[in-house]
Amino acid sequence: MESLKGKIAVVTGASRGIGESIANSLADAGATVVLAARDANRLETVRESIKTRGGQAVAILTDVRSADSVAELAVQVEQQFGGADILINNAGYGVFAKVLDMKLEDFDGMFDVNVRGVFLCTKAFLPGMIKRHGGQIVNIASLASKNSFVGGAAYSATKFALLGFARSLMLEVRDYNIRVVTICPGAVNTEFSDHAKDAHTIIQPEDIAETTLFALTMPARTNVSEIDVRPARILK
Ligand code: NJP
Repeated sequence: MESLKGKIAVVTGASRGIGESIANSLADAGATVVLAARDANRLETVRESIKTRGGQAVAILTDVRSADSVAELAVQVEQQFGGADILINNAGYGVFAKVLDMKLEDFDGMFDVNVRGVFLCTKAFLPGMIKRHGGQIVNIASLASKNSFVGGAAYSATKFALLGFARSLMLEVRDYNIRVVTICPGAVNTEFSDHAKDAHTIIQPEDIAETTLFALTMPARTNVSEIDVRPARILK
């Protein structure tokens, strides 16, 4: 098993939900975590909680829609830590409506965060990983990267796009000793959408964090490139 002790891990969308859980798990496993998102107060809460448990974390305000903001994140990480070993492309959101009712601003907004944001972050951290001959990139996609459903056309399109991007990226960078993992969860109990009815029976953010940790700690010779995470039973 690969150790994460001393690794530098950047987590986008670390202010809550799946990103927060992944950040907690990485810090508990000994990584120094860079928490990137827009909500300063929530980032600080996550940072404090990691610190209280004896972990290492810094918060850097980042909007993944902005090329300048992402470039600044990469500069800060380079200056403070000499670069990133791990990038978790987690920031994302969904607006669900039939195509007829989908607003252009929501369609564009989701592509800006879920696809373009992943491109910007990946492009910002890849050169450093290549220079240091190693790294790991985890993309939080979705079962909506593979399945279609009414009201999901735009969100699903972003997550199909992300999966296509990630599959090519994985092939492009593996000779640089960079592994790309894409995790496709079903519904997870976060603020992403209203799970009030089945909050405790669906997948929890900690489950996605555990899946992420499993992939990241595989022996260096092995790249678990894609993982589907489904609820164990059909929920009524
Ligand atoms: O959602 P939520 P999840 N720049 O709403 C951040 C995928 N997924 O944890 O900027 C930077 O609790 C936002 O931070 P802030 C989903 O598509 C989920 O469930 O401070 N960050 C927050 O930390 C997404 O890719 C489910 O507002 C930005 C985080 O994103 C990932 O899982 C199912 C940002 C969202 O936290 C995490 O979602 C599935 C920006 N411009 C896939 N915009 C599910 N929960 O059911 C947003 O299949 N963020």
